[in-house]
Amino acid sequence: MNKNTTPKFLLIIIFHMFIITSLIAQPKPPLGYKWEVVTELSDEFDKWDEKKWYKPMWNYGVPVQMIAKNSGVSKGKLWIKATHGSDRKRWFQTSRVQSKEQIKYPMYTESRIRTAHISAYNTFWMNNGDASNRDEIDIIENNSNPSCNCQPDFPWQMNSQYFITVDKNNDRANGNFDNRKLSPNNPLRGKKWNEAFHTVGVWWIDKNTIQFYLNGEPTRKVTTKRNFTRDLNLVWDLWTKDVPWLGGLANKKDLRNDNINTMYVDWVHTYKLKRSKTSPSVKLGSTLVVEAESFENTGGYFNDRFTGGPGKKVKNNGTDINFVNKGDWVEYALDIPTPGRYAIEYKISTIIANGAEIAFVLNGNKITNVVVPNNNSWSNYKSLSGGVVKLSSGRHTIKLVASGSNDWQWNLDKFILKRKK
Ligand SMILES: [Ca+2]
Ligand SMILES: [Ca+2]
Ligand SMILES: [Ca+2]
Repeated sequence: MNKNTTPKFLLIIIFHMFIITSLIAQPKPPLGYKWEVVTELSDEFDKWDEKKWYKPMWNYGVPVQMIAKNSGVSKGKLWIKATHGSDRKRWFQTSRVQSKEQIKYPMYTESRIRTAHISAYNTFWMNNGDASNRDEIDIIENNSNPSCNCQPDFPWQMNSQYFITVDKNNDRANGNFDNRKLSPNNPLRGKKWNEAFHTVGVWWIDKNTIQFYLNGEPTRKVTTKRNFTRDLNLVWDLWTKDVPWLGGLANKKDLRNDNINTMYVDWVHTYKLKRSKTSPSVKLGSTLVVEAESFENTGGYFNDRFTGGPGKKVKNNGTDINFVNKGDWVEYALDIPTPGRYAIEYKISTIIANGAEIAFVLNGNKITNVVVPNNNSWSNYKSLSGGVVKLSSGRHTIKLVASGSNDWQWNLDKFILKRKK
């Protein structure tokens, strides 16, 4: 390689690393699941895709007037522009873009947005289109330039909230967050909404739980009182109103300034949760055999690197797990075909005389904890009863924890779940 090609080559590598990072920005899915892109609700906005998006014309209160020509796609961005119209009452001409498809929990969506720098709500939200009976998740309603002198934090405040409305009666709460509270190494910490593109998102976890995200970090988690029940559209719009909670009315002269009157959306990425593989297991009639080494996750706090171990976790030894220290754990996702009471049996081995134990944890609840007896070997696997667990049918997370007090615990070949008659 000569001097001219080296930097370019490096730049290409760095560029690709950046792309990969931005593609895997969604949060870690629950064990046994993965995120799958919802094409109908995802777009890089390289062109206007009429199969995905349309422009609903319903208005907010005065002075807002929705018009189709104030939004579009160009130069890789969706844009929504506010201009000054001639109508005396509805002089704030703007636009709205909405998805044709709808979606419901569990899902994750995120969008990269820079606000117009006028006193208006720059929004990215979800709604089913009936104001009187609706589920609504406002990922952002951001105003980077409030006119009212009453919202000093708005240039950094992520305004997020939900509504569950029944016959005009609201259940609602906000999940606001100040971007100056992002972690210190986040390059977008403290950047105003109009100064940079920010990635805002929501993980709609279940019928009562939403978790908002900003620039790759979780912000506020909100629990609803009523249940979410509806499928929702994605929406972006830009609107003003002469009220303090929005930050005050837009200045008319700002609407004639093309440098500040437009919000930009670089992209939107939306995902559904899809079941991934379960930990490999063998079904023998009413018996389920799970190889210890088929774990999906491991962790711990004891650093065993000084002995050649893998660090703060167990080692997958190919046919078993070893380097198991106190506090180390392994997790498995299992589909239980038939509900019932199951006997737990470990194929386990240890040379530790005192302080080797194993705990069985089901979906976060400890079920049993047993002492592992010394058999003077790390690899002469013996049967050990782990008690009985009651299992409903369907997917479960099973966590085995090295729960004894000794630094070194045991090695495990497999565990067996046998349904009791
Ligand atoms: Ca784009
Ligand atoms: Ca270890
Ligand atoms: Ca094994």
